[in-house]
Amino acid sequence: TAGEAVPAAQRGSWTSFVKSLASMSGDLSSMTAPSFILSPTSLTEFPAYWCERPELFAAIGDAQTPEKRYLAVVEWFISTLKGQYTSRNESMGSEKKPLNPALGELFYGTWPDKNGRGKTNLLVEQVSHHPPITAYVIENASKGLKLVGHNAQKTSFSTGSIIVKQLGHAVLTVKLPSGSTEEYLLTLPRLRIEGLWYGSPYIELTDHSNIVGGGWVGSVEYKGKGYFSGKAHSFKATLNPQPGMGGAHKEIVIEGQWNTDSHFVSGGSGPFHNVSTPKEEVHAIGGGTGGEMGPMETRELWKLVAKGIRENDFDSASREKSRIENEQRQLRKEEADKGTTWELKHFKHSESDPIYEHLGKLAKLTPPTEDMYVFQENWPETFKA
Ligand code: CLR
Repeated sequence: TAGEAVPAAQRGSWTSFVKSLASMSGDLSSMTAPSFILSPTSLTEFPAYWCERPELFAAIGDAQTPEKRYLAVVEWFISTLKGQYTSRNESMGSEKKPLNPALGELFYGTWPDKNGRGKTNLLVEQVSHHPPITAYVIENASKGLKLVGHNAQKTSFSTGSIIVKQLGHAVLTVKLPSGSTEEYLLTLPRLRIEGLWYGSPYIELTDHSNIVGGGWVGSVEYKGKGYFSGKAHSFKATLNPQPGMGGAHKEIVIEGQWNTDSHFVSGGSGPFHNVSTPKEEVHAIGGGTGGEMGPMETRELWKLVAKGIRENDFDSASREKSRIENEQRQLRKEEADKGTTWELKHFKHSESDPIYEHLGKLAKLTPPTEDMYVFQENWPETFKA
């Protein structure tokens, strides 16, 4: 039976929802879930989690040696995980079902310059609706940093948990003061969504992800309770100089909890990352007003749905959600009739990614290539101010 976290009136529908997950395949996003588990936020806002500690991102550009730069990349990456995977539990009591973005949905944001870290800009576009795919770019031009990536999910169900395989990857480009550039490939962890029967879902990370570039090849292994430290949200990062580029360097191993802190186990000593300091949410540009993005700006598009969810007025939330979905269906139908397709605003799809191929080889990644969404470098005026 469903737990205390489920409102009494929704226990039955929650139980049948969880049971129906077992037969679901591939794409969870379009499943109808009981209202208490709905989040008022669209998945297009999630790429902001990559930069809620803008000073750690900026530090990559300030690092003076390749080893320091690589460790700055690893520290920034590990420090994003708390926001990416535990913040909804903190802000809303449990993991929730985000709004499923419409094709062409947009989210623009910025983190202002502070203490010399430079200004960081975020641009997100929903580049596919079915399956849902979100593309993003985060740039701190003053530090020569640009992160471009895309995200999709493949879900399955196993022993009471939802397993989410993340598809997609990100590439961080670092322009050095010398004029040369370095690239880092980041792949993403697998998720287990647990606590479903109790109605209080939360994420544990499993499997591993890779951080490859700047002469280094690293793998981050994720474990939950009962594995290497017995603690939830544990990880172990094993970082090696790329064969032939090692010189005097040797393997670095770091262990700890990604949602709190970690330390060097070998190849260094003392503390590594620590995410106890406050994070800094992105400043949404035109959020809720559309601004220059017009009706496709995420908070404008979902305004009434989000209001309904926040105010427990689920009739109006679901009416508004149906209205948006019908409008979208109508648009797709008109395109099909005219023989046109929706044109992306900021990205171009490509079947392969040369940087993924090159760096992925060093970590023996499979598949040997992945598709990518190439940012068209068309930052809107609003970012130039
Ligand atoms: C999206 C990309 C971000 C990290 C991230 C965090 C939470 C994930 C989300 C991604 C994808 C969608 C997701 C969500 C948690 C729950 C939700 C898997 C990977 C699914 C679709 C909803 C499950 C419904 C139950 C909570 C009932 O960088």
